[in-house]
Amino acid sequence: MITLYHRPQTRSSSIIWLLDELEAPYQIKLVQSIRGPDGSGAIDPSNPHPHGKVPALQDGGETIYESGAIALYLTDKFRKKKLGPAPGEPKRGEYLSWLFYRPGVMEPAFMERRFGIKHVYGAMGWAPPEEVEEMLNSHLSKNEYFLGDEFSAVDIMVGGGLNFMLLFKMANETPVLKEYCARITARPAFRRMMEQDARK
Ligand SMILES: N[C@@H](CCC(=O)N[C@@H](CS)C(=O)NCC(=O)O)C(=O)O
Repeated sequence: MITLYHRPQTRSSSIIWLLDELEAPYQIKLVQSIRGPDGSGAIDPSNPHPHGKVPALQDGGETIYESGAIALYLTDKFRKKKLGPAPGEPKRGEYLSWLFYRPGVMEPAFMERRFGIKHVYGAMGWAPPEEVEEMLNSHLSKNEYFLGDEFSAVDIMVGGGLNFMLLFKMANETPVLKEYCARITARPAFRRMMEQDARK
């Protein structure tokens, strides 16, 4: 049985949404505490994540952390709903690119805006928020979902993150992004995750 270490209204909520969409069996272990943005608070010693963060996932003898890695692990393992292309299938490369894009490019760009962090662009690795916004708007103006016509785990991991960043004014709302987020958040599994998180 898969165990998800979860704290409501955090990045682990996306994994609940994904597990539901995949119709995968799992159990939740609620992590009692995580540190806040200012470093205050404590790490729950029962959380197997090496930094005491969420999400963390355990399956058999394996502990998986980093949201993108967890999403890839799950979509490779649970193939009934085909929420991510398998190795050798079309769009596998695009799929991997987007899963890495969220933590590697999109999050740093929009966090920079929210928290006034000054990243170093170009050769140092990061991209400016305006450039990221332009890229996302351009892509989603031509595609219903990140991978084209079909909903995939990218819409949970990148789309769900984008939805959060629009709500918290880290990204600028445009008609394209607003319509896209309305499309993905209308899904029953998203609604169930939100209701479940609100109860805990
Ligand atoms: N890059 C990680 C980030 C995980 C992360 O920072 N999670 C936050 C909650 S959204 C957390 O647990 N923070 C508490 C801490 O850092 O102690 C991922 O995508 O999984």
